[in-house]
Amino acid sequence: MIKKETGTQPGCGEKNDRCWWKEGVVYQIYPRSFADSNGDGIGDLRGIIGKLDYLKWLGVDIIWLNPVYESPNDDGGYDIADYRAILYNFGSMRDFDDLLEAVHARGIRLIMDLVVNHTSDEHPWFIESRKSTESPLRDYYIWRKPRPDGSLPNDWQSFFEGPAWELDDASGEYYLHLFSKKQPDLNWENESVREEVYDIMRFWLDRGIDGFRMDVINLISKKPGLPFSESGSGARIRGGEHFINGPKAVEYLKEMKQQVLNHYDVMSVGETPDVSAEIGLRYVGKPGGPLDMLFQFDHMDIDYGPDGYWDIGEWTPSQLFSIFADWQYAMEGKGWNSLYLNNHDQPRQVSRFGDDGHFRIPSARLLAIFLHTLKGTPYIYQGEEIGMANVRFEAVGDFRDVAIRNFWNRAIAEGMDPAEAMRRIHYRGRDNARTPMQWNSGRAAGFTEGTPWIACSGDYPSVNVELQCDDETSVLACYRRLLTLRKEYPVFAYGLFQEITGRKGGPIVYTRTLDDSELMVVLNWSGEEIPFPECAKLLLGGVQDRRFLVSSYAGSEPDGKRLRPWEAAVWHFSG
Ligand code: TEU
Ligand code: CA
Repeated sequence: MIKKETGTQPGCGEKNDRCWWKEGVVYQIYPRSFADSNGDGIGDLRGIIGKLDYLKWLGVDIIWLNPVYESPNDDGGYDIADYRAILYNFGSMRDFDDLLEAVHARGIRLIMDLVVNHTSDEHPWFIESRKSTESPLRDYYIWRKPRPDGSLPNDWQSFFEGPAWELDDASGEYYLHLFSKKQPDLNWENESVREEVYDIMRFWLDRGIDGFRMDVINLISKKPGLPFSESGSGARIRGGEHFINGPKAVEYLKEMKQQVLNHYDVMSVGETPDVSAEIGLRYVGKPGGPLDMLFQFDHMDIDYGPDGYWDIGEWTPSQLFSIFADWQYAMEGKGWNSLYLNNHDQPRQVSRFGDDGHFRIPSARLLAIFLHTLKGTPYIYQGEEIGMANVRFEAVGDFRDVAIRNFWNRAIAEGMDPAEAMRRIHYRGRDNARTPMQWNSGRAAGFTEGTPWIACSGDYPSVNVELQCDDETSVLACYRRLLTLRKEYPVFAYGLFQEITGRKGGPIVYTRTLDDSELMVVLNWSGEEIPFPECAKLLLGGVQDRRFLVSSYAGSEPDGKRLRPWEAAVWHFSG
């Protein structure tokens, strides 16, 4: 079992105390694409078990598993048909128990995805609910009659294109689905729905898991009356002002905490699109905020164009840094940050925020150094640690994601040039993150003996774990170093963040301070050589006891005169 550290008791976050989920680093596994143990081309639980020694070697403390539940897989498992069963492609409940035991045996914790804003339309609740307007489970979902003129109940939009309403022919009523039409939204107003959710949570917590990542958890409360959108509301999606951070979202989560989470030593992280730091504190501000941390989206929306998600906009490193810095200050002493630059929904970070061409290695290392030297819990998405980059499938049929397919169909129907639509998919598409994990240079990147469910990215012969694990200059070595340092120096987890420069272009410099222990981080977030920043020289000159910790150019300390392209460096000062 897991060794209990001091301060590790339920609710340790309540008083802003130290605790395991603040000190740990999370590794996110997208099971379908991680490791296939039986050659059917689909990653599975036994495959994960086979890679745990790698994760231990890397220094990971917590694993987050994307959904592994029974699902028709319309949306990569985010459409759940049975919350208490493992999808046969991934294995069995026996395999799950073995995985959990093997994880714990290595002193690692495991959290699971809790997807309860919606179910699959193949979940028995929905099958029952749609039988008739009189069904005892009718009210588990959000059903509405058409308006008198026969039109949709309101103008809300789905995140995956088109209206958020689907007509059910049998009853002539519409059901709400904020995601695909195979993902009907649950009605959280109904107390029985909430009880069912809490039971599901207890089922997994009693099996021994260590917490949940809660999918779009700030969407669970819809404004009563389901009003039409307000023009110019600024919400990321039409109608969003009525269902994102809705009136009872925090209240429901407080109930969940009281009834379930408080009774276990576990962590919770809410996925919350469209939260400002101010709203975020309602969820994680202590005392009282019901969740431990959030995935906020400010930095993920940084390169949206005027037409939103599928439009490509401009961004700069100083804007990105400002967003992170603002969140650092907003959470200080009040709540806890989670830190991420990519995940299973986002393009690969080295392609989006770094340089996946000539400077792939230093830029991937710079991004790692940046994220792991901020205050909060860092999340590594599988493959990030070796600098995996975006893919460029040419045929639309090679993509698997429902969001990509729906976008393509709409764009082509609306007359967009197919080359432009494809450019946007290459930039933004979620399948960038979902190609097989690159283990070695063998066929299918060592992911499977069979045919992978989605093709491998073409760069795997040169970008893979096997090539990097004994190479001190690799991206992987940098991650391993950062995770080691984090365990050695508490200032990584708990030090106060203070920016020195970085909001106006040029170098980025910040410090982290905990008692007499201090980190100084210097970043050149560009492909150009620049002078070494004067403010950093001053700080370096003023200390006696300093140690150079890590850099984006393996093992070599900056020369104090210039910063090379994508050069990032961290020093520790003490005394
Ligand atoms: O994502 C929610 C969400 O906000 C995404 O749809 C996001 O808008 C998009 O991917 C681009 O950022 C969560 C899951 O992470 C995602 O995989 C699911 O498809 C979605 O919820 C529905 O469950
Ligand atoms: Ca398999």
